[in-house]
Amino acid sequence: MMLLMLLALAFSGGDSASLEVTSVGSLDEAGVCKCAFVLPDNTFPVGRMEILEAANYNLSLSVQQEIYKIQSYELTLNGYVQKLRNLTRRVEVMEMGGISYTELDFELLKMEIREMESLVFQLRASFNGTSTLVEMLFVEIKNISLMVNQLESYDKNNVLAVKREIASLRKRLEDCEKNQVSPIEPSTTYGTCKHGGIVNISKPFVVQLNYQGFNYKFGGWGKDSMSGADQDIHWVAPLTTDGRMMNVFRLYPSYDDLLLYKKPTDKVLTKTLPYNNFDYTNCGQGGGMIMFNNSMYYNCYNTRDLCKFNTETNAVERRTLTDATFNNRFSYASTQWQDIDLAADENGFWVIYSTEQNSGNIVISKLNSVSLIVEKTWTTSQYKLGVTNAIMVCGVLYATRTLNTRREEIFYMYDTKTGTEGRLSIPFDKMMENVQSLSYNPNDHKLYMYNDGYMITYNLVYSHLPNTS
Ligand SMILES: *[C@@H]1O[C@H](CO)[C@@H](O)[C@H](O)[C@H]1NC(C)=O
Ligand SMILES: *[C@@H]1O[C@H](CO)[C@@H](O)[C@H](O)[C@H]1NC(C)=O
Ligand SMILES: *[C@@H]1O[C@H](CO)[C@@H](O)[C@H](O)[C@H]1NC(C)=O
Ligand SMILES: *[C@@H]1O[C@H](CO)[C@@H](O)[C@H](O)[C@H]1NC(C)=O
Ligand SMILES: *[C@@H]1O[C@H](CO)[C@@H](O)[C@H](O)[C@H]1NC(C)=O
Ligand SMILES: *[C@@H]1O[C@H](CO)[C@@H](O)[C@H](O)[C@H]1NC(C)=O
Ligand SMILES: [Ca+2]
Repeated sequence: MMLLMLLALAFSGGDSASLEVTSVGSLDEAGVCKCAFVLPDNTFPVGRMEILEAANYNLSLSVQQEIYKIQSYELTLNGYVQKLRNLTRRVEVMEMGGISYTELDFELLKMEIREMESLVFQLRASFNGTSTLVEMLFVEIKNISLMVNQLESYDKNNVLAVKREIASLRKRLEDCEKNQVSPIEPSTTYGTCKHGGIVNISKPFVVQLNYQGFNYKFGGWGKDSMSGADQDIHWVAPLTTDGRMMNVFRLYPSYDDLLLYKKPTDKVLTKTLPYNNFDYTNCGQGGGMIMFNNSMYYNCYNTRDLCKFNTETNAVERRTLTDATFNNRFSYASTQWQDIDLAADENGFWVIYSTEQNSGNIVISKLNSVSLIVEKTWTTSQYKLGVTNAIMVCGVLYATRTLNTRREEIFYMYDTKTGTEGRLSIPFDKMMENVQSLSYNPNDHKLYMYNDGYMITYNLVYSHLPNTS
């Protein structure tokens, strides 16, 4: 094409000029007339034509070469794109949490990303920044590398710790999984009580280690447990390492942020006074806290009061829970300072505690969640210190006890609707030895356990009501 244009140009140059043919005549010795014609260069530039032809040949050769190059680039590029997709998917899965979060292998991932990075660098250099595809690839690689680095640096210690710990936990989980069939859960609408109570509990699901690390073995966590409440926000409340005081708790705007320890909001309950003094009046005590209707409810530090911290206004309200024992008088079997345990279910807001009058046995009160006034109280015959923790589900108290370091059991229930109590046996696995807190959320029918610093969930399996089965 280029050649033709050049030729056309060459000829058009001769068109306008007179087509002069220079002829030179001469006689040789024999008297023969010899004529020589010299064609003017601009009429048919043979010499230049030859050069052009050669150049064309050279050009098409190099074009051919370039085409081969591009084809091979395309091949490698497609390979990279596939690899990148793979990597992106894996990083995404890691970001989303889920089981893959326990399969963190940052080193491998980072190695692969480094390799990809250097390959794309080479590619980019050879294309000299003119291919948008390569540029995209380059940006994506940078992005993924950044993401992994962030992921790792969010809490390096925690991540590494989780890695180490998870390995042994997973082993346990695998043991548990052996010979187990997944149960068929009755389809119960969330928030309703159209079932006949708890019959089974799923295997534990380890969500993560609390953000303070594993020295913080005491605390609680979950979502807003009011029926119909916003379920995006997750709260985590590690207590001080002695298991007594909640001086701060943390909110994450979503499950993903929780998993990545991202976008936390810390709610500080300690007031700083002049001269390095602190006021702990509004702090909490023990792991019995629960979030309900955007407020955190807890046993106020060093008192029998109930505190309500509004997470929107940071205002604290309090009211004395009459006759409740506190300061480790009757906590739970495997955790201290939890004399007062708050709970929520489909029917509302509850407090589980004990009194001297009831000889340390569990007392249940239904509370008005706005005023914190006790509406009704039930006394049970179950000694509170004989119980690991307790929850309310559809107005029924369920209490657990320890079977061994790996198994826990719901062994006791008290139905506030009928005022009757009963024994039952619903064993379930736990990851670590001590249950520091256990709560129920009516919005997802899950249990939220704080298990020696690990945050665990369980699904509940309900029985069908006799008339619906
Ligand atoms: C074509 O390539 C040959 C060998 O590479 C070179 O010697 C020659 O000068 C080139 N011709 C043109 C017109 O570029
Ligand atoms: C993507 O990953 C899967 C497994 O994670 C693997 O089987 C597959 O070969 C990978 N594909 C590429 C292009 O690396
Ligand atoms: C890349 O482009 C720059 C200018 O944009 C130029 O100076 C350089 O020589 C080019 N490199 C290659 C290998 O083509
Ligand atoms: C990097 O990845 C994030 C998350 O996938 C995405 O939102 C963002 O747009 C990406 N940035 C670039 C420059 O590709
Ligand atoms: C209870 O759940 C566990 C864990 O999913 C399962 O292995 C077991 O078979 C279930 N038990 C009953 C009685 O359904
Ligand atoms: C939830 O909070 C709102 C606003 O503070 C209040 O009006 C409402 O009564 C509360 N509901 C419950 C059940 O506590
Ligand atoms: Ca509880």
